[in-house]
Amino acid sequence: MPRILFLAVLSVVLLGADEGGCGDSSAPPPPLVECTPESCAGCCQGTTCIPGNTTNACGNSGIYCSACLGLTTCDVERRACAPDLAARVAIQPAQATLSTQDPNDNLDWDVDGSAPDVVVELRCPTPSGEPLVTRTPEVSSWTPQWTAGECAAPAALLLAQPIELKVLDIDALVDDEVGTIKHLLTLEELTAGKVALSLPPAIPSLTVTLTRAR
Ligand SMILES: [Ca+2]
Ligand SMILES: [Ca+2]
Repeated sequence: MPRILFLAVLSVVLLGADEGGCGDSSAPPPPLVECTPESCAGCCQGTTCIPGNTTNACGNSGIYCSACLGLTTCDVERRACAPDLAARVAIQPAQATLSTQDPNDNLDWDVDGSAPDVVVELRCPTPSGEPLVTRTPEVSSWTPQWTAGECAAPAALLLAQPIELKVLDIDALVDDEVGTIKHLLTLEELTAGKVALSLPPAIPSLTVTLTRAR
């Protein structure tokens, strides 16, 4: 037993001594393969440099590749995500907030005091010049939401000609016009896929979503 213990202690001492000199004799590590702004004109997928000119992997100057989402696509010359001007855009009123009463007469939207019955009538530009008119379903609420009634138009046309949104409270005889908003889309809104509108005091907010038309 004492002999085994002695050998154990000796081996620890020797190993400890060996550890100190280890680095001197071993070969230098192979250089790391890296993707950097200096080494890559496209974008980096992990440590691999790829061209960076596709919708799924877009980027330049050795940044991390990103996917171009929504209405954006990879601009192959700049190798950067940018609004896809060739896309057909579906314009969908998503939600609105209406004032509690009609600000024109400070009376309830409907005589029985119930919620307004809200419809958005959309006018979208078309290449022929005659606007395309669509309507959302009727939703009885001061904060209506919709998932139908979209209209679609080419992105390039939407940057040149405004859309028009007429908000109505449907009534038995004559509908109340809550308000009408004309809006020319911006590149930023196309990129974001969303437009935040308002027409106070009757319409504190009206949100419209922009998606790729199917
Ligand atoms: Ca009414
Ligand atoms: Ca009504």
